[in-house]
Amino acid sequence: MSKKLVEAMADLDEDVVLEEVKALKAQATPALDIIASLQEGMEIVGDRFEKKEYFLSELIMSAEVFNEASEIIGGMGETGKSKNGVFVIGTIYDDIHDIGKNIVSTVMRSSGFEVIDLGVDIPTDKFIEAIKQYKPKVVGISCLLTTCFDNVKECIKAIGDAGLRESTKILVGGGPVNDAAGEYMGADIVGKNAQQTVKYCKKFVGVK
Ligand code: B12
Repeated sequence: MSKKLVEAMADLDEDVVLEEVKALKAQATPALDIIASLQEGMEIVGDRFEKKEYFLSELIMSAEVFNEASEIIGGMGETGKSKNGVFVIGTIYDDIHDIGKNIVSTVMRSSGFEVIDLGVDIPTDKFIEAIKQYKPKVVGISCLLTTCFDNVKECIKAIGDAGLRESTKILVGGGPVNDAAGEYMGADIVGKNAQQTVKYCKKFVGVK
């Protein structure tokens, strides 16, 4: 973890963030380690927002800085062949956060999964349609807002009511989603980050 990068991200010091990301990349620091520092900085941004030290403009700025940093980081590994099957992912309806979802999509793709990214603010029927069409072994639902936990719960229940739960494992993730929230939503498991998501999905599909 780069303390300098965490602090610069938290302080929204764009120049330092970009410089440090370039420096870490030049030292061959793994992309996901750089992302982990940026993510920790984003947690602090969120805390400051909650304490009203930051406002919506700072949240927007944080997303811009994060995206610029991601562009410098570039690819997150070789794009493997899609040998591990289909992974459908989307951000639940009423939620437009997509930075974490996009990281999970990229890392899953580079780990040999065919990723169908439905986007953000996705209604239940779109998830169901996608499961019927692509027959994924694993579905990922991203949720960054506690006010949307019930939406995820409703969506997972509807997937079950449609008779699609037996063949599909459901992973949930996003900043505030802990194990208790995952259980409340009816998910199979909670993915804390992209690496964990890959590990769980490989286990679900039976590959090492
Ligand atoms: C950037 C940001 C925004 C940006 C989002 C831009 C974008 N394109 O995504 C903007 C400005 C749009 C925004 C808006 C809002 N936000 Co906001 N936002 C954030 C912030 C600071 C960072 C989120 C982020 O990108 N983190 C970095 C990524 C890499 O981390 P991540 O998303 O957690 O993803 C990782 C893991 O969780 C996991 N993961 C993620 N998704 C998935 C999915 C699956 C399937 C799996 C397995 C794993 C997984 O893997 C990822 C990689 O490691 C968070 C603070 C926080 N602590 O998260 C608040 C935060 C989520 N936002 C918050 C709020 C309140 C809002 C607004 C309601 C503000 C407002 N008043 O309008 C709106 C809501 C808009 C909406 N309807 O969705 C609150 C939510 C509080 C709560 N209790 O629900 C937070 C927690 C801030 C806070 N502490 O108050 N936000």
